Amino acid sequence: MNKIYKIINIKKHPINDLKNFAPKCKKEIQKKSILVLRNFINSTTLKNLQKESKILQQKAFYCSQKHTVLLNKKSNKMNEFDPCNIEVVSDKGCVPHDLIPKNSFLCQLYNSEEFKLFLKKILDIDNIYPYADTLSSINYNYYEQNQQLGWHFDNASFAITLMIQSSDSGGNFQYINKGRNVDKKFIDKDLIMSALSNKYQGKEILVDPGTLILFYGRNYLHRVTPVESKKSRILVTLNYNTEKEIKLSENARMTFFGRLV
Ligand SMILES: O=C(O)CCC(=O)C(=O)O
Ligand SMILES: [Fe+2]
Repeated sequence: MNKIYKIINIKKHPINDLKNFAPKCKKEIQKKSILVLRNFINSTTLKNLQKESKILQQKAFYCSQKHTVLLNKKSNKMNEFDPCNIEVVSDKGCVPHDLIPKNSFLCQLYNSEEFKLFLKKILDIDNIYPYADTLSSINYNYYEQNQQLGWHFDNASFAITLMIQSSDSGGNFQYINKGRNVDKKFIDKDLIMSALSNKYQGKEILVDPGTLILFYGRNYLHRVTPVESKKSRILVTLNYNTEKEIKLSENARMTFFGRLV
């Protein structure tokens, strides 16, 4: 039996069913711009990854930074009240790809041909590649008490997350399925302002451990509210590219991992 079928809940999420299940997921993501697959991994895998995440936690690089919704620094060339020039705070710990054991269930999932084929089908893309640098493909993210991810649009067109441990309170994923259309060079500054001033919170998505989420992070505003509990929020990001040989920028690698290689 193929390895991936031992990792995920294949009965509930038959990702190899490209005739029915994949088209259903594709419809869902096109309609709602987000796909939430609860209990995606089975309980044995989840327990294993929770253990792995705790062992690796001591190696996490913690960063705290201010950035705009476009993940830039504030610019003095722009109006300081421009919604795209207002800074928010993000702080979290990160264990990069090269510290994750090669035989981790995460690597098996990330490299699985079945999983990549499923992703290509539902995202309607021709190719999917890992990052060309050694740090960015799979990341464990740790949000400790008071840590958060401020409102932002991602640089990558789509994002895939896998929840490992939820916090007891706070640490909520909020998502607004509008705000920007990169292809059409459109950005909704009024909407961004409402989100930044807490007038508009968007949808809060309940994410239990084991849940896999796919979303279009480049066009839709999202954030993680501050963790309020002692129990940290631990989440994996599975990061792919639609083109070969792409490295995360040096600036981003220094910020999130504290090193380049
Ligand atoms: O932690 C999450 O749920 C979202 C992560 C995210 O938005 C990001 O890493 O850009
Ligand atoms: Fe994001």
